[in-house]
Amino acid sequence: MSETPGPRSRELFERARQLMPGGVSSPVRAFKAVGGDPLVIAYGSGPHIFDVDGRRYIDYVGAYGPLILGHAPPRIADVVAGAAKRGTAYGATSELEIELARLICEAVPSMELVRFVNSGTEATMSALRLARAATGRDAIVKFEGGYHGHADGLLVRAGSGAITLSLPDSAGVPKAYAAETLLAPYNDIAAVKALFEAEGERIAAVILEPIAANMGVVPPAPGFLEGLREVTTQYGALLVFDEVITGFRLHYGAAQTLLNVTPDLTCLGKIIGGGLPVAAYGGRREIMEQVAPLGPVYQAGTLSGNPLAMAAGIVTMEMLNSEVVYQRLEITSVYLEDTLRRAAEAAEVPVRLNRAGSIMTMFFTTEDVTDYATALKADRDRYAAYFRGMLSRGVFLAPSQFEAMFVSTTHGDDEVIATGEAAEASLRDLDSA
Ligand code: HOZ
Repeated sequence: MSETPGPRSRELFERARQLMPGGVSSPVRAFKAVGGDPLVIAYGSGPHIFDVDGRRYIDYVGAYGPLILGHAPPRIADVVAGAAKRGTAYGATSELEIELARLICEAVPSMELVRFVNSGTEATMSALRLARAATGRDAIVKFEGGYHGHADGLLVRAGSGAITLSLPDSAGVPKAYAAETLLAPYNDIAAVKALFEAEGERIAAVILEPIAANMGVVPPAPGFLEGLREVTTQYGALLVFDEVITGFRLHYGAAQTLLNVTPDLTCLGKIIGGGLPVAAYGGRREIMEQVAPLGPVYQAGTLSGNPLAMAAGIVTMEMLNSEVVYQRLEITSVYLEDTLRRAAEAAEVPVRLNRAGSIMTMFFTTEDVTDYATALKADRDRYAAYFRGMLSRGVFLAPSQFEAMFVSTTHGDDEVIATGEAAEASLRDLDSA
């Protein structure tokens, strides 16, 4: 077993720590929950990332979702380089932007109009401002363990890095904002109905990931999304799907089409930018027409729709627009799921594996994981030890029990087999540790 990280990573990370809080630009990248120091990455290629010590890892972080085509697909690299030569920002509409908007609206029929932004946080924050304006109400409902970016009102019992670092209710959020966020357990339609019965006239919107992926992967229970559609319609509230992770992840379009539930507003991000900073929100025309300059809801951005990112997004859409791509991803993902299950059985370590298409989470628990409370029962110390075992065997997982593994089109049998071997050895080590 090689010691991770290597000397160059350690030296650079020490420098990072002097210059940036925790040495990172996003807290999910810290290794605080799993121990040790993060790797410093030199480059990525296909299913692999390479650290500055020249070590290669099979990558299941996938930049937390965008890299469905793996690292540095040559077509994307070429198109971004070409676009850069024509200017990196115009402060005006470009043909590229119009084309990406067309592709998105065509693939996600509930998005009749779309507004580009730069991050998932901007998308959800703006969609909720719009929902509040459209309904004239202030409260929103989110689910415990749901993570929709780091806007103030959304950092209430939040998932992702917030649970990982035990900061689900961030400091610095005014109490008055947090009070407008009502909470329900994910997959509990009765709890949502009770909230509406009590405060329905105050609720502007319900926001959720139709397949939760920020408390680990947690699929919706049968009838849950349909129930949300019904209750929001009954009370005149909007249903907002955060498909920042699930958009174009399970098929060419949003998960809502596969799940057969149509939200009023949808937030996209990650994949639609092909690894560059792009996100978007959109929905029914009459709602989106309330966004400035057509309507009174202000939202803006200097680099929104910038040509490099739009070019990367268009090529990504073109490369994904084929059933074969998703069939292949499904085959690899099923194989990986099965391989990990067998590894856990062989090592006699009880786990629960939740998978939706090419995202999955192995929870160290004996109970089914269906919501935040059951996700929190997972043994984080075991995950941390497993994470370290995997890293030392050349497999890069998220440094948190509460994130997904992301499979890309560049992962194949060789990567799955190597991951299975590393998993079995790492799991066996848990009991001997
Ligand atoms: N949704 C991502 C993690 N679950 C965000 C990545 C980040 O916060 O850096």
